[in-house]
Amino acid sequence: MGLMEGKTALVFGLANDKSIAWGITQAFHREGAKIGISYAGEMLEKRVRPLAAEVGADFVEQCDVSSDEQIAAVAEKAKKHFGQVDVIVHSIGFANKDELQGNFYDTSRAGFHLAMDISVFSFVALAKAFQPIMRRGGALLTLTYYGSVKVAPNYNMMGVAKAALEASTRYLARDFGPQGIRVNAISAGPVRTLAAMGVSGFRDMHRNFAEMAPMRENITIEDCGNAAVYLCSDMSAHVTGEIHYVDSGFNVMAMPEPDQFKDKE
Ligand code: NAD
Ligand code: 0WE
Repeated sequence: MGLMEGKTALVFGLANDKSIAWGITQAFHREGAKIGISYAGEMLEKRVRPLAAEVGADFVEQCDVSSDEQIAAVAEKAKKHFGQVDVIVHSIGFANKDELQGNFYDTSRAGFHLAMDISVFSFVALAKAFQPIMRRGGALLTLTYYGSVKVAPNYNMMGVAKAALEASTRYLARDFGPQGIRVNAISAGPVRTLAAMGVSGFRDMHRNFAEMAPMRENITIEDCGNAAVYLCSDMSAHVTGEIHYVDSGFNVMAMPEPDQFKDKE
């Protein structure tokens, strides 16, 4: 029997078959969950519909999370379609391209607001919108990155947004605890997704990461999917407010291996 049998999961942030959201959706499907999908805009629909069909999802709804109306609408539709839901996955992040290079202090007021709105507030807003239809024993999950804790050159505004997202995860854990709903985040190592490939210098970063990580390997969307099954199923009952690293151990290293310094000489 699957670990998510009898659970309904709604996944936000599916763009294509490279998305972390797709790794999570496939793992949930494998474990017997009923799936609903939400995507950002019309441009993605032709990519997302066939993926939804692969996992037998008949709830496929557009939702731009910068709109309160669209969030309210998708929650209303989910209530009509499913009645109650068990799991919400938030796999969404966005900053203007100019905020992801150069000095952090060059971040504009509007750019700061946009990144915080799409990458952080949307998780809080989804939590609130779905709270009335979430079942006891359910879970909320978001995706973060280590640039929230330590400085990752050029991650800049997104690092600050991820720090706020991780703090939001802890505050939401407190809010939802009494309802028996857990709130956690996966902090993933670099993955070659649509969002990541839009970042200059990502290829080199992706390679250097694998060289520095204890396991000497990059991570996959399947790794994220399996960790998400743990965090959103009863396997992690009483685990809440956690930032769970899926990063080949990268975050435990204080510096590269000595031989990696020598290479540069
Ligand atoms: P992706 O491009 O596949 O997913 C990002 C998603 O955000 C897309 O589906 C996009 O449509 C959605 N989105 C952006 N603006 C939106 C809006 N206004 N409304 C609704 N949806 C919107 O890339 P990904 O790497 O799978 O990103 C998913 C999450 O994982 C992000 O939070 C990202 O920060 C995080 N993450 C990514 C990596 C990585 O290296 N790829 C590492 C750690 C964490
Ligand atoms: O969270 C992310 C990327 C998020 C992202 C990517 C883009 C590219 C296109 C947010 N907004 C945009 N806006 C765009 O216009 N990651 C964890 C991947 C990532 O991005 C980096 C990284 C890593 C890792 C940027 C700089 C340095 C490292």
